[in-house]
Amino acid sequence: LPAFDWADPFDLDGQLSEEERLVRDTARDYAQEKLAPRVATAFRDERFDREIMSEMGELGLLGPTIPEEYGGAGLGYVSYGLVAREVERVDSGYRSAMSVQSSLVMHPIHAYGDESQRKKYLPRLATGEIVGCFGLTEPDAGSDPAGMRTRAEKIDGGYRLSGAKMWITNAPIADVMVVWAKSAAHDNAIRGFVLERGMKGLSTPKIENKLSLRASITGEIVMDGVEVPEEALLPNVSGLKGPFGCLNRARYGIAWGVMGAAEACLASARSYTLDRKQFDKPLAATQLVQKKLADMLTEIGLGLQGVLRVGRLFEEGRLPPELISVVKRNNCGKALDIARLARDMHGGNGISGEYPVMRHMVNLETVNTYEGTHDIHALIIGRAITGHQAFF
Ligand code: TGC
Ligand code: FAD
Repeated sequence: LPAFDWADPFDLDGQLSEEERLVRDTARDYAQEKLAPRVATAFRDERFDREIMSEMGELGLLGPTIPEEYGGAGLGYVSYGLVAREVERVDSGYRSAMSVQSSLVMHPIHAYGDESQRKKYLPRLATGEIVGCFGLTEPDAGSDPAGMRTRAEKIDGGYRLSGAKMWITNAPIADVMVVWAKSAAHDNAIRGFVLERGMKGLSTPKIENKLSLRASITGEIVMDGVEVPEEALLPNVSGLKGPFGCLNRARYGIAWGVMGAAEACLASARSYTLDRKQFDKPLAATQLVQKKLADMLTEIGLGLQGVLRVGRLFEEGRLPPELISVVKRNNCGKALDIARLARDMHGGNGISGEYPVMRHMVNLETVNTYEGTHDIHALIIGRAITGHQAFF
């Protein structure tokens, strides 16, 4: 009989192309050799090392689906997902930095920008020479971004932006900010603007004291009458479908990424319970522990098969956004459950920074909330099932 592989029960490996396996291995080697050694102190000290962006850029991990002529790697969406999984196997915060740069900054500039915007920003974003962030959420508009207050008014030769964005990954270190605002000159439609650090009236204060995603830097984008030239407007999209088109990609990557964090929790729980003896036998030899490990393996295996299928549909141009909600919601929720179980199975040691489980657990609280909360995705799926929207 074929052997059962607890680390790859569905033979995901066998469903990948040679190129995808190579990308996966490159990302895994980098994450394990360069990210894993610094994550414990980065999390403890609430520190994001800026050079991570340049290191990732050098390996082609930023904007992997962007065409090569703009500095990207021209890869498919499964490759993108595999990179997210390897990076998040180490920490959700590092995957966040990467998702934002790739899906929320490079994608909108590529998809909605003109040629000069693409040439100006994309190659430097791809190498990590410059860092970007994405401002949609506001203090009073989170799940309901249509309620945003940020305004763009027309001035001679450009626009003046006023408002504030909240909870923005990478904002304090960002050189460019993709910001969404209601534009008076466009019938109050939501439009995207590319802002640059140094513009008058623009500041990005850091949000301190996060108890989750501490190895990622988060801030505000405060726009106090920031004047931008006409060329800052992303010309090729109008309305909420602009930011949602970016979120589709980032949510898809998250659905892969959280499975990496869950796999790390399963691996840690397995080795801990094999080593740890109580009542004269390994914890792993008890029924309750084995049931927990079986549940974890099952959800991870199914979750990975789900995102692989979604990735293939994405590559074929046949992916409805509601299916992204299905995998974002389910994989985040399951990864969070798995991290909590793993934390419990480590006993007192589970709360120590010596083990990754508590860090993954608190990180996944954020991941389950951002890019559309677990319940918001239920409502997106519910609307697709019934034809009735139940948001309000
Ligand atoms: P709704 O009426 O549904 O749609 C408005 C317009 O948008 C279009 N659309 C989409 N287009 C592309 N992809 C999608 N997934 C789309 N969903 C909707 C839609 O066709 C329509 O177009 P048009 O041309 O008719 O105008 O809009 P709504 O206001 O009713 O939406 C409700 C809801 C709840 C689904 C939506 O607001 C939502 O998804 N809320 C969640 C907000 C969210 O996800 N925020 C994320 C902020 S960014 C972030 O968290 C980054 S963390 C990054 C990291 O660190 O990794
Ligand atoms: P709310 O919308 O106030 O939701 C609070 C609760 O109410 C949730 O449980 C929610 O599910 C529930 N709820 C809301 N509406 C309904 C409803 N109609 N029916 C039932 N329940 C409902 N945003 C960006 O734009 N860019 C970023 O880079 C970014 N990075 C982030 C990084 C971190 C660390 C965090 C924590 C957040 C980040 N966000 C970012 C913001 C994130 O997307 C929002 O926090 C998220 O969309 C939820 O919005 P909110 O916090 O305002 O919660």
